[in-house]
This record gives sequence, C-alpha cells and structure tokens, in this order.
Amino acid sequence: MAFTANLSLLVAAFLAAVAPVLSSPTVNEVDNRISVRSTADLGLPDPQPGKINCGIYNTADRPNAIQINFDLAENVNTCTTPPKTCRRHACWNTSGVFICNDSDLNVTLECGTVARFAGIIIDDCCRGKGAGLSGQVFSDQGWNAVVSYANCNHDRDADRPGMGPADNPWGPNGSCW
Ligand SMILES: *[C@@H]1O[C@H](CO)[C@@H](O)[C@H](O)[C@H]1NC(C)=O
Ligand SMILES: *[C@@H]1O[C@H](CO)[C@@H](O)[C@H](O)[C@H]1NC(C)=O
Ligand SMILES: CC(=O)N[C@H]1CO[C@H](CO)[C@@H](O)[C@@H]1O
Repeated sequence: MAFTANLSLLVAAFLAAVAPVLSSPTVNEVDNRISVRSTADLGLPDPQPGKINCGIYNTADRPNAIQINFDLAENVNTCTTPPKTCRRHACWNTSGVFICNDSDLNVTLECGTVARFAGIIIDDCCRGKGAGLSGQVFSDQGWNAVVSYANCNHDRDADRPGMGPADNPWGPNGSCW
C-alpha cells in the first residue's frame, strides 16, 4: 500500500515536471469539420508532388517532425489553408508542418494528404546529416508543403516558414545539418 502511494506520488511529480513542457503547444491544428476518406470525397484529383527544395528554411528537429507528421497522418479531418497564406497544420517543440497556398481559393485537403507531402520532405531532404531538417515540396495544384522550424506559441497563420534569424534560437540556417 505504502509502495503504491509512493509510486503515484512519483508519477504525479513526474507529470508535474514534464507536462508543462510537453503539453503547452498543440500538436495538430486541424479544422474539426467534415471528415473525409479520400480526396475523391472532396471532388479533387489526387495531388501529385513536383519540385522539391531541401534545406532552404530554418530547421525543424527531424525526430519531432517525424512524430508530428505521424499524428497528422492519423488524423481523419480536413486541413484547410486560406488563399495566399501559409498555415501551420501541426506543431510541436520547434518543428512545424505548413501548407502554403498560392491560389485564390481555400485549399482543403485531407490532413493525411498534408502528411503525405510532408513525408516526402522527411524522406528526401537532409538525409545522412544531423537532426536539422527543412524542405518544401510543390504540388500540381497551386500549393506547397513545408517542414521547418516553427514557433508553436505563434498563431498558426502568423508563423511563417521564414529564412531569417528572427525568432529562431536554433540559428537562421537555410542548410541541412
Ligand atoms: C526540441 O527541439 C530542439 C531543437 O530542435 C531539440 O534539440 C530537442 O531535442 C527537442 N526536444 C524534444 C523533447 O524533442
Ligand atoms: C474560404 O473559407 C472561409 C471560411 O470558410 C470563407 O469565409 C471564405 O469565403 C472562403 N474563401 C473563398 C475564396 O472561397
Ligand atoms: C548556412 C548555415 O548557417 N548553416 C549552419 C546551420 O547550423 C548548423 C548547426 O549549428 C551549422 O553547422 C551550419 O553551418
């Protein structure tokens, strides 16, 4: 009994120490609206990846990026990006997944499609280096996906995958490392 009580105290102390760090930023920032099974349900052809640019942004942390992208892939909701904006759809610690939308329309994708494109960056960019990862992959539908440094405390529409040193404690970068 005494042992059990001490154990729960230990667990409570552990959670108190760790929870504020781990739970403050949100992992997935999706629109909890309609749930779709495939892009066909949205009336869109399946988007195809095109040109990819690696190491051009402030870097995300590769293990963190893999984790948030896994969670995004599991999400059955849609991820909408308004016209002429970049919107962050997943964020944790110092890593984010964005969709940048060049078109005059809202881009509504399955969150799994966002994760599929971010996964191309994770798979193809900055391999064989350290934890620093960033990249951008264009679709054939007027938007591109970005994995880069992110500040989860910023509003999801105010946080841009910028290339400058401002607000980035991990270095301006623009390279794989
Ligand atoms: C948070 O990100 C930093 C910088 O990318 C990294 O060094 C650190 O390991 C990350 N923290 C966790 C808990 O993953
Ligand atoms: C984009 O979606 C928002 C929110 O649903 C809506 O208010 C806006 O009119 C839409 N814009 C376009 C160009 O469809
Ligand atoms: C271009 C550039 O500044 N690259 C740097 C990114 O950060 C890593 C780690 O601090 C450096 O090793 C690179 O030189």
